[in-house]
Amino acid sequence: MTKGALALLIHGGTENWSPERWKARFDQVCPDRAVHLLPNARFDPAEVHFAAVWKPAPGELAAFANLKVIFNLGAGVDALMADNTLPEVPLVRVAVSDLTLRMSEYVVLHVLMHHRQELYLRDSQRAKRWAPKVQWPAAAISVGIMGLGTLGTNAAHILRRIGFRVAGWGRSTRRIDGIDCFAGRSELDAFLRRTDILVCLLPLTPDTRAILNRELFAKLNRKSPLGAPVVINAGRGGLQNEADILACLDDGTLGGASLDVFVQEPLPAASPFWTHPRVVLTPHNAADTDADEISEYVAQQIARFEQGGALDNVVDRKRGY
Ligand code: NDP
Ligand code: OXD
Repeated sequence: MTKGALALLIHGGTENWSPERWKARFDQVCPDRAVHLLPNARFDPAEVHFAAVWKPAPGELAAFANLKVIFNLGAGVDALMADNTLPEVPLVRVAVSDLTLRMSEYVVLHVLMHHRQELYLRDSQRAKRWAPKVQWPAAAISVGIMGLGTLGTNAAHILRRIGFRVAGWGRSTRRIDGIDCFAGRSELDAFLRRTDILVCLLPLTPDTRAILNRELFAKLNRKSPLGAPVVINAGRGGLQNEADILACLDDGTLGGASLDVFVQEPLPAASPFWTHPRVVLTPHNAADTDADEISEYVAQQIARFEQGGALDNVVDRKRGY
């Protein structure tokens, strides 16, 4: 019997989202299945049972009448949730250790960068200035992670091992050894009050849009050795009010920011973030989805699903993540 075809719709536009690379990988891991790379492949849309996608255009997936599962090739599904023609089939997201470890690398790198005063030290090097400032230990710093899910929890454990005091905030109540857990809007202020370095790993949903704003930054701890609180956002650009971040950096409400994601990506050349002295900017590559790892993950799930098995990491469409 012919197996249902897999359609690939990949619109990232950067090297790690090269559609041809993904197509070559899926051809390897699905050798007995037709893999069609859109938009150029010619095929009957009715043969498509599975779609693997990154930022498909709204309406693109509605063309497949016999679709059974959509695999989002990243962890965040906000782009798909914005498509009101999205077929009512299970939507699977990426939650695998490869991606989780990559994100923990990013979080640890950026927490340490601010904690160890790297912006000041690089500036000193350029100025040939031998003038170290007092350095405090990790235990003097409280890191607060917004989003205690797959990515946030792993980063929290590693930061704890390094010696930071770590807290996390999510929607539902959790207990995690060594991490102070807060939940819901009623506990948000208490979480912020004790936070020196705020790390955001929330999904973008109607509840979280623009949550990183002046009102929130003003509630962070102002009495840490850092002098002023720092924000690190690797969740989504839509979580942040960018005008507020810039104004808060300029008036001292924030002491620094590491930003991997932006409201508009690619970030326009005219954005003040590119040249701001207290911003460390990366081009949405905190945690790349690896084509080798994730094509395997999708192929294994398809094989199991066709044998009647359950899918892993299915998105709850009501919650939006
Ligand atoms: P998860 O779904 O595992 O975790 C999401 C966390 O956010 C959960 O703890 C959840 O709470 C919490 N949350 C959701 N909504 C709210 C809310 N309204 N209030 C409080 N907490 C809330 O996601 P992942 O950890 O896998 O990924 C998180 C995000 O990281 C992705 O959605 C994506 O946007 C981003 N990402 C960015 C990448 C990059 O390269 N920059 C790469 C990969 C992901 P609860 O535990 O109660 O459900
Ligand atoms: C993701 C991402 O969601 O790359 O995985 O941002």
